[in-house]
Amino acid sequence: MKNILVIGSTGQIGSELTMELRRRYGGGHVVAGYILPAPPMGELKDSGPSEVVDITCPDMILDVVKKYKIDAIYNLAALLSVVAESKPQLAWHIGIDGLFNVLEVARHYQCAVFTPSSIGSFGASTPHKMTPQDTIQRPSTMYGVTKVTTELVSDYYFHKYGVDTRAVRFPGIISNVTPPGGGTTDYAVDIYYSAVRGEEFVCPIAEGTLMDMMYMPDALHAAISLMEADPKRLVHRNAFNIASMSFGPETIYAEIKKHVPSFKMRYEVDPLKQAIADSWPDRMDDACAREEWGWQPQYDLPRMTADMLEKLRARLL
Ligand code: AKB
Repeated sequence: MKNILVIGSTGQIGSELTMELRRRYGGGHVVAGYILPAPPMGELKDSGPSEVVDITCPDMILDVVKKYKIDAIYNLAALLSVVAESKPQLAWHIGIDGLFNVLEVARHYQCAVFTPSSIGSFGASTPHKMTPQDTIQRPSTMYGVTKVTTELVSDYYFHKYGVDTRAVRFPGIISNVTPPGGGTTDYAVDIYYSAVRGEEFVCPIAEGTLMDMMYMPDALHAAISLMEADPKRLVHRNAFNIASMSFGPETIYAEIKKHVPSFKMRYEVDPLKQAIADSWPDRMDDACAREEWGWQPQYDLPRMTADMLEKLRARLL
């Protein structure tokens, strides 16, 4: 990879992925694609080029790919699961019409493409415990429908046109930098903010609801390592299960309480979020990612919690 375009560079994953890519490949080689009214700010703005790239406008993608001689695109444009339920057509337009725009440019200009999938690509009929790499994917949410379609269309472009498409199925991503917006797993980020601010946390997800989660440094490492992996080793492409920790609200609460003994949490279950969470895996089996490109996470719940609290205290207090 010499020149990279990140579409969705101001979002939760995009903002940190763009900075990590710039650290590795040089600021000038990584273009931060964004949509108005959310231009890059601060370090993200100052550390390299940025361009308006609306994924629903094919010409915008084409112009930037030609101008910067882009050879890899990280496509992070998507509506998260809860928001997508209130705007299903928009979720499809961004997720799938947008994906076609990216893949068509990639096909003509020989770009590799990373478009993440998610635990949301699974549904109630999927085996929930150690969810296999290749299994039933019949999601009940529009987010999930777009993610399964993303996987299929990305594989299609690889087999039919030779576009180098690769992806992971992200768990809920936990970060101390940019907050998520409109996801089912957001509670596992919000809980840290409440703990640091000394507020009671009102948990929208019921006790005992297990979901895969991952700390942002591992998520970034996964995306970049997969894109750098030797293609000869890849049996799968779109998309790999990746896992590092799985917990329910009571477990993350107990872990935070070790650091903040006065922290309080109560449950006020949100029926939509709970229904989505119940349809997702308890824990994915990531053996294929480990075998095919050496996936190895660094953070478990205790290590992530210590780091989250330290970073948030330094920033917020
Ligand atoms: C969401 O909750 O919608 C996302 C996801 C797991 O894909 N964080």
